[in-house]
Amino acid sequence: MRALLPSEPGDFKIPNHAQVVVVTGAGISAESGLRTFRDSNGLWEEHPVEDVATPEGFEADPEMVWRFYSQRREQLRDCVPNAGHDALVTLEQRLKAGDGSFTLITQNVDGLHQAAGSEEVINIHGNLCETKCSNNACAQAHNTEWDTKFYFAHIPRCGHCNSYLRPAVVWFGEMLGLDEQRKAINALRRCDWFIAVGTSGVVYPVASYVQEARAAGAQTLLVNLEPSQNAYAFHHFIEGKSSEVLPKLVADKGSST
Ligand code: BJW
Repeated sequence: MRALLPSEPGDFKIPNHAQVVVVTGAGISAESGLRTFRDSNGLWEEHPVEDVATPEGFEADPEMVWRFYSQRREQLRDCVPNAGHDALVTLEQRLKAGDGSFTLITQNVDGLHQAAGSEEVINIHGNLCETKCSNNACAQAHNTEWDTKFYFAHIPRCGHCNSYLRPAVVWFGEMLGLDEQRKAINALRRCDWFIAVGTSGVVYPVASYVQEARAAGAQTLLVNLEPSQNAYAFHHFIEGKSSEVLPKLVADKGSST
């Protein structure tokens, strides 16, 4: 496996006409006070992943799963975007003002990119503050009345088919949204810069997006505290906190060709 030499954010100049795809993970929200999944003190330290992030876990103990997501909904109320989120807004605006394009594919379900002002966002793993029916065959897929509420005692039921309602996130073994996947692949196939930020690179299909981007001929950059599991697939690695690296990386470094 090829060892990646760390680069500096100042080494890169993203031109205003670039076609950029950014993929983000839990690391970008860490400095807003949200726990990541796999780091020490991560979300799954007290809750094994198979108990809270699979349809089987929900079927076995829906009360426990709702408690887990209700706590996260509560914690999210106090969080605001950080300088990493803001930097991606700056990049999007700069590219849109030039001839470039920008697509942000986020694995995060916290909505902080939208809160910061990002516009072209694909929520590839769903949304923590949306609620849907757990019965895939139910016509009443979404019930906005239940969004953002907390359920520590009783579990809400679908008004249409009476099945339990569940958080509208993508669990292991479930298909990602078709519309979201189609938009992501379209953007990846035409990108010339691909930047992954704050993700461990272990969860598929998103972990393979770097290869899609490389097949399109893109320059690929990883911004993370440490080399991710799929770091070998990237051209460049910038080691550091996203809130410090991204503002320097996206700064307009003069006229572009
Ligand atoms: C910082 C930082 C700072 C910290 N600055 N950095 C191919 C091969 C093998 C398996 C599969 C495969 N294709 C599909 C699978 C199965 C499975 C999978 O990937 N399994 C692997 C784990 C082995 N994938 C699926 O099931 C997906 N569905 C699917 O593919 O359907 C078709 C299919 C199904 C079954 C078989 C085959 C095909 C669905 C995946 C859904 C993932 N859902 C979750 C939960 C969402 C709800 C919730 O929030 O609770 O999404 S899992 C969890 O992991 C969450 C995250 O979005 C995702 C990624 O985590 P992320 O963001 O990378 O966080 P961490 O904690 O892992 O990493 C944080 C990083 O940040 C660290 O590296 C830190 O160092 C860094 N960091 N502070 C910069 N300040």
